[in-house]
Amino acid sequence: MVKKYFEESELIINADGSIFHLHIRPEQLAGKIILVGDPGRVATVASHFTETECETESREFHSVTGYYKGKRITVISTGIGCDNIDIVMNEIDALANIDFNTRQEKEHLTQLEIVRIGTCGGLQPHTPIGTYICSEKSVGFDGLLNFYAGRNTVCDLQLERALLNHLGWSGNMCAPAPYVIDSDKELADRISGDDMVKGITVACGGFFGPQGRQLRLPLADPHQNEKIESFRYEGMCITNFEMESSALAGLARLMGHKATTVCMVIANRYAKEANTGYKNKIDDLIRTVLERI
Ligand code: R1P
Ligand code: URA
Repeated sequence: MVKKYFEESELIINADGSIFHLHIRPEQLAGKIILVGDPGRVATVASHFTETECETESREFHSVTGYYKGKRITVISTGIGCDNIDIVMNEIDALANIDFNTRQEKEHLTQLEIVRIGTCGGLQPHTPIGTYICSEKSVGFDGLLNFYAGRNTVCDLQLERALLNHLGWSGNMCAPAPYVIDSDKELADRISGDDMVKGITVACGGFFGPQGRQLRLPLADPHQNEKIESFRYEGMCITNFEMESSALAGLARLMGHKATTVCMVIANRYAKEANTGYKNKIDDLIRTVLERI
């Protein structure tokens, strides 16, 4: 079979041989990858490395490849939102699975192991500030996966329908429709161990309106969060809001990688509490993930 050639406009490679946005060269990417939203969190993760191999910085994408207890790991910041996850996932997949010399898919594909470490808003009484939540499933309110063929082959269509019925949304509300995606089960079980809450995470296309936060602008559905908090499906409930896990889980499934998201709760929407002094505590979560990845 003739292999597809990825044109210069589709796979953009910089003059130094690195991928367009991340500025990483293929040999600089490890098989185990930690994604964080905040570029400042990259240094916190890398501070645990015993050896640093390389470091790059471009826009919000800061990356370091190094070693933790003999494991080669790349940590990359994604900035905020599923749109950036589209860039990061496509570029790391290209680094791993496209030959940059021939611009064709490699003969042998590499499965990456990707864990996102983030912060989130807790939605239940059992997810107070400081809780670590591992996303077993992610609901995408962002629409990104709907642009890829095969979306229906990797989504939990029954849960999608049950959630839409529960929310009573139609028309412009949350268009295009939400998608529901499982994390990789083996990876989520290993990373969460028996000391994290497991749940369904909703990834939103914004921090305010899409997460039901009302400042000066009224919301299209003022009861959104009550409905999300009361939703139950086969013994599961929606535990938290953040802004990247759905695109990560969805693109990983379509590309054949293993991925999950773990977040620390910094605001509990149910109890109406927030804590901005979380930076030290997230280091404990980082150490746990470095041990388990
Ligand atoms: C919003 O404040 C940001 O925090 C969360 C959300 O997903 C969003 O990116 O994650 P990070 O702390 O990883 O950025
Ligand atoms: N990140 C989010 O996306 N939402 C929150 O409430 C807290 C962190």
